[in-house]
Amino acid sequence: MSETIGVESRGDWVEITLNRPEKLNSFNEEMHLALRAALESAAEARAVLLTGAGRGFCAGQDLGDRDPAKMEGTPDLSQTLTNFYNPLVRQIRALPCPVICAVNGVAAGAGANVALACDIVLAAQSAKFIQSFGKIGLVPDSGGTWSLPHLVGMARAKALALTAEPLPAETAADWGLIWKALPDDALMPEARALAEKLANGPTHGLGQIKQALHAAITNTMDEQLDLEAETQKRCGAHPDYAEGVAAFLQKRAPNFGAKP
Ligand code: LHQ
Repeated sequence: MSETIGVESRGDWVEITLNRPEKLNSFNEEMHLALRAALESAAEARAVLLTGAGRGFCAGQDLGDRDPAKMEGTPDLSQTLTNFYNPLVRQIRALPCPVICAVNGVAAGAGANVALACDIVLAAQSAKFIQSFGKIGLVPDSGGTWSLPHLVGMARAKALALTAEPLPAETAADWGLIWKALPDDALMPEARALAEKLANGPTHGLGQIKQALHAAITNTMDEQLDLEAETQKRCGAHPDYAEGVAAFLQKRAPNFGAKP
């Protein structure tokens, strides 16, 4: 296993750490492949927590690895997106359990947008989100051109992307870009407690919530009503529903042990 990714199994859930702190955890191909393998091996986990080692979360692409001066011929960056970033974002969104991102420090370029692809984003108050792409002649990738307008609206999306100004975590939370900004020393304890809580929940249903909300972004209300009926049919047939109702009626804590 590559040292660029740390994987800690914490019972039912998994903590994954981007681990190239000397380069602010920017992505090279080795780290991409190691993260892909870590997420694949988390397919049965009941929650995933993604964070970064050291003072940053992730500074996006390691620009030393995609330096046009050192590349043969005309750079084709679509290859990097098709082979690495797009599969990563799709993998995070498709995971059948909640993915929490604990943004421990600066999140720049693709690093910011990989964080935004996670289901719940917590950030340390000292963290900043930077759409660095505009500074180097690129467009926000890893879903950024989609996530930004959907999360914060077009006016803020355009200003963030065009100016590449750092957005402090607290403003990101105020704007609805992320869920919460926390005091730095509270970030990991709260993120781990959240992962533990979600891992003890009805994982099948939580995965269905995630997928239904994804679908809502492009569906009409009518389509979404149909999707809710189909989804609720699946959820109702799952043992977690029977356990949730039994626990409620018997006034006890539920024990959601079933596989997602
Ligand atoms: C880095 C990086 C980095 C290499 C910090 N690369 N070393 C997709 C398709 C294909 C190609 C292109 O990209 C993409 C997607 C993208 O992500 S494009 C956007 C790429 N990212 C950036 O443009 C951000 C570049 N980094 C920065 O602007 C700053 O480092 C930030 C604002 C993130 C942090 O600033 P500081 O806190 O002042 O830290 P620093 O700049 O001193 O960085 C610390 C070290 O990390 C330093 O190394 P050194 O050996 O000098 O100590 C940096 O060179 C290295 N580093 N980001 N992306």
